[in-house]
Amino acid sequence: MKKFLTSMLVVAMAAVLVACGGNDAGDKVYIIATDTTYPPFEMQDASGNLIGIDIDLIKAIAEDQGFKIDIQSLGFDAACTALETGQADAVIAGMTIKPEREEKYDFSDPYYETGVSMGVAPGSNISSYADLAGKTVVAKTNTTGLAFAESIKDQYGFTLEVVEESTFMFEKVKSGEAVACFEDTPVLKYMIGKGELNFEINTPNENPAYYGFAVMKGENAELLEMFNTALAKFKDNGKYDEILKTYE
Ligand code: ASN
Repeated sequence: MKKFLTSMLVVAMAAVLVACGGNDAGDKVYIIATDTTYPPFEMQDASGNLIGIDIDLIKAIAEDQGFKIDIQSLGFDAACTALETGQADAVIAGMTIKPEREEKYDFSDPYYETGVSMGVAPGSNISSYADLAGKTVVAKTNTTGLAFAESIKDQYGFTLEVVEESTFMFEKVKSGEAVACFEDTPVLKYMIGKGELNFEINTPNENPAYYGFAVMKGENAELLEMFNTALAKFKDNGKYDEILKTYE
């Protein structure tokens, strides 16, 4: 009886090993963290489905390279925290590639041109950074827009408020709680163009840079490789342009 039980145990353990091995080999699901509402990169359609350039791109790349993904719409700062704590494998969130981030993360090849702009309400009398003196300005946690606002804050003497979501930032400008926000130029331009935001941009595009897909430094190299391979292929075969066209 003892022998029988021992062999049953061996069989059970072998089954567990096979199951785990199988999981590692082909069924790994990469958790991809993203922002909440960040048009045209991530947003929801009328039925609540997550859509946008980042979403379409990562889905097409996963399909092309044959890997599975679970996209989690967390908010930008939360997405970075998920990546850093191992709760996500990668971030795609209209995320600017910049030296400070390259110390912590490995980025894919660039996939979209960006920069930072100041958004103001129409007729606000704010047409330069100098007009911000003594006023309240809003930006979003952990973003490039916030970093730019911080870099000019003392020079122009404004108060900087920080919120978690771009939507909250826009609400503050609409309500007059803040006179301006600093956000990525493609996001502001897209939303203004679509009539989703009644804002003006009166100042130049600052800190031109590119978006990239990020993994933790030294980790998930195979995922980054697959991303870059498919991105290059899509830039060649028209798939990349097709995705961009969807959101023009
Ligand atoms: N564009 C922001 C950044 O790169 C990220 C975001 O707000 N989704 O900092």
